[in-house]
Amino acid sequence: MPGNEAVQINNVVGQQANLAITNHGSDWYYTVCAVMGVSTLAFMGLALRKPQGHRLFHYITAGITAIACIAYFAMGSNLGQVPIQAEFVRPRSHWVGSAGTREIFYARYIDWVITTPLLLLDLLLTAGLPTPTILITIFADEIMIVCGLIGALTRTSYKWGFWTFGMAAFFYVVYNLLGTGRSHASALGGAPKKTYMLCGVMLTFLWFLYPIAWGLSEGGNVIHPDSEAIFYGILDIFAKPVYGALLIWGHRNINPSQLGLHIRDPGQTSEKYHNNGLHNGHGVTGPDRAVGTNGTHTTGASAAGAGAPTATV
Ligand code: RET
Repeated sequence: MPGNEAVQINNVVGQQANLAITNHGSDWYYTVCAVMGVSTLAFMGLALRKPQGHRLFHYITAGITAIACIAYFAMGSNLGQVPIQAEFVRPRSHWVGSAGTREIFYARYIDWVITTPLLLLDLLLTAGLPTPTILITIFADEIMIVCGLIGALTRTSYKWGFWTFGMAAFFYVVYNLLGTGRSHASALGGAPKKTYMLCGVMLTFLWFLYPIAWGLSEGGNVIHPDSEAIFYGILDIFAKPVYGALLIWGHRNINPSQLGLHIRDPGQTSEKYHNNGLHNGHGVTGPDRAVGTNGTHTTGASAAGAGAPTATV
């Protein structure tokens, strides 16, 4: 029985880089594709056990792994890639030919430009952040990913200019996560705070490793595309299914209304979710409730009902 022949079948003349993934890289990409697919089914399955109004975080997380599943299918199939002349051509035995092009997977960035904002949304909604803060953080994240893509497609040392802009945008994201987000989560206290801290620390740590992986692969052409596959693959498994599972686990005791998310669900019948002791009973539970009019934090949950407008999703 022939094994995985994707690399050979999709090896189109003129579109194949001198340094590209081998069958091993392809096998690994397909493995991660399967992990993402199974995770998607698991998150959707878990959603079925909740009333519809309590499924937001399940759906966001399942959407993230579903997109990654498709991106990994593309990469395992040697698709969604383009050969780019490397800035530093490193002579090695496994290079085919001598032109010095490296296989760059732009499919990765299409995945990231959709999924990293969703990963941030998962976290920032948990902190009950005001919508404008969520939007600007996601905007900076989009700049970061697009800079990474353009840098990866650039042949000259100018690629590092894009990497630097990407890093600047990344620092702004981190500032919002560790500064603004953390203080809002702390004001909420309880399960939202715990979940935010755990997932926030995990996200920040993992995300710092991505620009390093980029520097070693698309940037500096230091590691083989098979090693790039392993590096990004392991990071993605932790950053998507593992992070998503922890986040959903953390949300088991969180009522979305606690976070200022008033989700209409007329079909909701379970008494458990109306009277689970989590709703503070003040009617207004917006994320800004713990923030005084001068922007300083007041006495946390006791400030509930301060009259801040809340979002209805
Ligand atoms: C790039 C290069 C430009 C500078 C920076 C980067 C950061 C990328 C990150 C990606 C995160 C991806 C995730 C994927 C999940 O599967 C674009 C590599 C800072 C942080 C979490």
